[in-house]
Amino acid sequence: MLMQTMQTTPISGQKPGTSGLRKKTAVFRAPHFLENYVQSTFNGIGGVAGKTLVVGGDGRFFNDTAIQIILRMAAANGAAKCIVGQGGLLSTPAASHLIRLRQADGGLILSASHNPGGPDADFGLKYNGPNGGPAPEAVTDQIFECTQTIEYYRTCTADDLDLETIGQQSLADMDVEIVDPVADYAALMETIVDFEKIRALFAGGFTMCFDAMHAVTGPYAHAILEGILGAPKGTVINGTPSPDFGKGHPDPNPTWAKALIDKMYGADAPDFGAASDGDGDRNMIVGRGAYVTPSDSLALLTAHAHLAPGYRDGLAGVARSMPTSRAVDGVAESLGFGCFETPTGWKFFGNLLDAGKVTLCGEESAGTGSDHVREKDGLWAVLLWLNILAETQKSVAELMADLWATYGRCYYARFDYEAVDSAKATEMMHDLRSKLPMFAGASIGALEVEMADEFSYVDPVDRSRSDGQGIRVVFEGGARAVFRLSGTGTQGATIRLYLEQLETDHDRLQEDAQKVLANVRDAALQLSDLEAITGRTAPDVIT
Ligand code: VG1
Ligand code: CO
Repeated sequence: MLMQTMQTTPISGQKPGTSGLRKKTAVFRAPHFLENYVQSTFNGIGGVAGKTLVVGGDGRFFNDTAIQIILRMAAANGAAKCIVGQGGLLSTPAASHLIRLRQADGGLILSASHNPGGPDADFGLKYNGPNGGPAPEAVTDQIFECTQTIEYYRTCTADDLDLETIGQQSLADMDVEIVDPVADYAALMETIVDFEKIRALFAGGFTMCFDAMHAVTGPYAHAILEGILGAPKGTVINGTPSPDFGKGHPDPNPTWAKALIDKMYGADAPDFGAASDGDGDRNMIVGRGAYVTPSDSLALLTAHAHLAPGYRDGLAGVARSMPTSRAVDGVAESLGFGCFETPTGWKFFGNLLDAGKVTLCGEESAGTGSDHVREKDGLWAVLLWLNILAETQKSVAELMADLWATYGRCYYARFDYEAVDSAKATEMMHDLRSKLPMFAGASIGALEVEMADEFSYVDPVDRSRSDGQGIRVVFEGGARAVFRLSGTGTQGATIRLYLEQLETDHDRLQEDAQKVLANVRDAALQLSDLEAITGRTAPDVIT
């Protein structure tokens, strides 16, 4: 075997976004692109000599090839050990758990998450630190700096490793351990939720459909739901990971998981439906005829988490990303614990979780999680819901109606305008920013502005500051509009417009969300001039 030092030059566009680096697969496969980024990651974290890394991905096209490249580079950079999921598979939460369980120094997760996969679609790579969470901004900034000055990368000539056989192998002086991607994760879940109760629920005839969307949660859901918990075979659909996710878009929301929504609103709907995304960290929850917004799901889980063994002693606090609806705030207030508001992206929850300030976290984009790992966790959310359904013996619709009756209902929607010309999207945000001082007190259509600002965050633990995290306009009467540019897209810019309206009138808790949100939508479009500036008259996706 030959150790090689390969000359290279910086490649532009290697700045990590909301969740690692995401690009078109073809870009990742271009000469030196992956190698440059991997070496820059190693350099940016102070080298990997003597370190142990967890490596795995969501099984999308190029996952296996990229893992072999990473393993050769890790060996050439002197890593002591790599722990790899069998077949190159690890869901994001399972990877986070493995890093913590094995006290590894970090991990590389290969995924573009909810973005489609395949040679013409997307690929991604992110680095997680020793706490199992996505690298904080200080680290990703360091990595980015290294991508701009890189001169060489290290690799070696070695045959591909056998990723299919569980057990120990070696690559030069580096140990490689191939592990079952599901076993440790399943064992962790058993310490958090009451498996006996859920087993009894299924044994009593409770029916469920879990859509793995041809992505990484298939093996996890088969093993845990149909295996350990005894749900009937067929409960899990689209449960075999495929490199292009069955040509689908593995994003669990009413648009991309429409087949599941149709089933749940159809004549023989099961009691409970759920779906997860490409890398297994997102979840969609839907009851019979009752879609639950992710923001509402966070509020519901916060209100009932104590019913699960893992949270029996109550929660230390909760956190939500800024665009996530304020539904959870009321629950936290009434239960007497703190509610933190962070910028978008799971990396901002890490310090709060590490410091024991919060137990549950969530994002409007279908991410929910807790202090059991340092990533959002799709299947965990589904299991916690099942635990709550088993304990309360209520339906999803009943649980939601009770929650709204107590706290009011935050009607919510997110409009995504995709592949917008980047210059126009930036112009719109820029204009909005410059108009902010004029908004306070202004009447826009039927609404009056209470407060408008651009969100900045100072981390309560390490005092690090993150500016420019979205523009928010709060209206009198519980309405809010938030504008952000996405940090995970791979083509042009995606504008996200988040709309919210709190309703406390008991006679108006079962209205159509889009109707209730019409006023705040119109006001947001008027304030931002979005349609005139971007030329878009309708969002591409509403979730
Ligand atoms: C999106 C979501 C954000 C989420 C991120 C990663 O980011 O809005 O809430 O944390 O994706 O999720 P953005 O910058 O495009 O809005 V995942 O499941 O794609 O890793
Ligand atoms: Co994801």
